[in-house]
Amino acid sequence: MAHRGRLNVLHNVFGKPLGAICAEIVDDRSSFLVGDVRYHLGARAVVDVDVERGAKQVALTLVPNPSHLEMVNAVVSGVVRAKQFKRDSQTEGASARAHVLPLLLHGDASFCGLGQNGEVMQLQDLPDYTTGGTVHVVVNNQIGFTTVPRRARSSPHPSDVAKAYGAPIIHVNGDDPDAVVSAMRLAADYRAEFQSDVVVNYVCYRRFGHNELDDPSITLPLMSRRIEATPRVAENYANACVAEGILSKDELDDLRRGMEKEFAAEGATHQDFIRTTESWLASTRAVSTGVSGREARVTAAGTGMPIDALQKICHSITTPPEDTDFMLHPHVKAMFEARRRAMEPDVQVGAGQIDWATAEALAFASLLMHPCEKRWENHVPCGQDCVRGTFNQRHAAVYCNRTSHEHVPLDNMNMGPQDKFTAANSPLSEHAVLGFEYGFASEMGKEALVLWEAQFGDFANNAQVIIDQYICSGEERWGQRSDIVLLLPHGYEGQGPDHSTARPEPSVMAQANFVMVQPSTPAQYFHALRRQISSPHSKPLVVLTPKTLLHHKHCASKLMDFAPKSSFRRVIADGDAGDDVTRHENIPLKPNGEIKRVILCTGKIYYSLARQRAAKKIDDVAIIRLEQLFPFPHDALARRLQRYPNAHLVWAQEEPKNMGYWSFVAPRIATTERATRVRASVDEENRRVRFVGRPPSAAPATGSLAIHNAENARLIAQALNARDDDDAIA
Ligand SMILES: Cc1ncc(C[n+]2csc(CCOP(=O)(O)OP(=O)(O)O)c2C)c(N)n1
Repeated sequence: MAHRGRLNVLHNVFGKPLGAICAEIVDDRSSFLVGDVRYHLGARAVVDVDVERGAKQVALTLVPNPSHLEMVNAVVSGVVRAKQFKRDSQTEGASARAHVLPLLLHGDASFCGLGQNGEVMQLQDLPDYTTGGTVHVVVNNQIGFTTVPRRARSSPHPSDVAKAYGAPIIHVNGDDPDAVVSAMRLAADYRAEFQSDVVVNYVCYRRFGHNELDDPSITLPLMSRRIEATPRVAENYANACVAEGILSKDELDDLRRGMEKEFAAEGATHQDFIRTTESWLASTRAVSTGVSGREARVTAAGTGMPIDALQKICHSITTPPEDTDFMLHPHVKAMFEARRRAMEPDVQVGAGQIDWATAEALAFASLLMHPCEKRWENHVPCGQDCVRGTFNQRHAAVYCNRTSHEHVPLDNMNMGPQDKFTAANSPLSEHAVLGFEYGFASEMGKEALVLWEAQFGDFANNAQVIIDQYICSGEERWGQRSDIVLLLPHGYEGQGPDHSTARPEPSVMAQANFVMVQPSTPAQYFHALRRQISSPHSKPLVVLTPKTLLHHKHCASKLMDFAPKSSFRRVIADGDAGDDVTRHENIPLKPNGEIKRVILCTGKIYYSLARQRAAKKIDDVAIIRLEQLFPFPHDALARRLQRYPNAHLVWAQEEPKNMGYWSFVAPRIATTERATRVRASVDEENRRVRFVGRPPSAAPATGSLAIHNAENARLIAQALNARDDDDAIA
């Protein structure tokens, strides 16, 4: 809900004591440091409601929200869908639509002004996103801060935007409380009957300023005077009750005095309320174990699997349904056959052929096959076109080439009990869909692995508010934890300014409350996904995923990389376990003490560097890949740097110097290097990490493939060869 009226709702609907609200307003007694202002807080309550056929208990959740108006709407939809899902996982929540109702309270200026409402209303009837309809109440006080309706919208009513989605709109006079109750009943009945959105346009006015400091008469002198002369709604209603003999004048006065007394008494008790972390926790989940420190270390417990189990899984998920004449598309058939071949032991003697999509499917399958007591769903929703995969890689559903019949291999493994797997193409929205998935994930907790995939990484910035206000800071603000996984395709491949970067810089710069990885091999991706579920901590995971590497023959792993005791490696250097590419490129390097240069990098650039190093037979340059960016793996990097005491350090990236990771990693590499310097004789200047990459630029990448290729060739050569003149290529 919006800010206005929130304290009223917290007290009168949720029963939050006035003393507690006063304590938050006085704000001098808090036992912990972070949080949020009082009118953003969520709440939970179970209230008794009188209904015609007797009393009923209703569980209420007020979802916390940031100042960004309307941003919570999608999150609420996700939370509600998860609550419905939990009530009945067999029907994926369908049977529970009538039992869990989303109710959104909007301001008039926000409802018509912010496009999020259109995005969220678009979800109402989509099979993978529906919650059976939302009741929207537009608290239409006919002003937005100082802006009047004529300047705020192009339609007569703020609720008119809902017309595009076929929602009925009930207009009601806020001066008539009985009419408002009738309108709300009608809305609830409509939603229950038709399971779709309905809007109440509650027409009223704002007596005071926008906030404590605002004087509305500065911009609206006439309207302010008319409002001042208008009796209050409560006054009118009380007088009508007396006139109709429902209350006597004395009873009314008693009621008033009683309320004033209660306010005074509650106000005086505010000192008894001390804010604690627990009282702040508005998440609907129980407090999970885990840490909330910034440098929380995510350890790599073994996430490998028995080889024979993986082989069986792969066989199962690449085999069409047996008892039908399901005919795979020739392209998919060839792909599935290649996946099966890649799992055969004799193939594995050489380089390894398990590609990214196979590794991902194995990770999903392995999680589905070991249903923990309460994990109901493994959900791969969203990401526009994520079912097939933007890059024609995933094929989470296959379609019979004769009948178009859909088959979801991971949901039909026929290997014993398994969890539910859902892969869902989302509508073309980033904001609403990511908000929905965040809400869904935070409600489901460890009981589901919820992934959202951006079509290209940079489109995620359409959902930047959800990333900043919820995924990064939701835990610190409201104790709202989430294990959501963001898959952000990233990499410079000559596709222009908008298909190159997932813009990791805002995320890494935030040094936020999530884990961020850029796995360079399929097996690393497999372990990162499995670690996310097995980790005792609840932290979002951001994975920068590849594009061309999805089909790159060297970006492949061996069966043994998935075996028991294998795990996610935060850092990989030449010759380390998990160093698949050196196996492919097969170049003998000089002993560590004779290595003259260490190139540090992350992601796809590694493949270009390794290929060129082999082609040029350079044997005194070592490469270290940072597979995890945040939390920064100081310890693992230190161990690798110690191996090369005589080398100078280079950070190589494809991104321009003002983008990518440079300004994030440079001080951290320097800290690590200083802490691990083994000999005083090491030349400090020589160990200062130097930058190789594209020069600073306003746009992330060039639109010309020819320029891109030339830039790439130069930066790879410079990373491998440059000496003291290293810097951005000019
Ligand atoms: C996305 C966003 N933009 C701007 C603001 C600043 N802001 C806070 S309240 C408000 C006016 C909102 O008007 P309305 O939606 O009619 O609700 P009201 O305050 O009248 O209840 C504005 C502009 C904000 N909080 N969020």
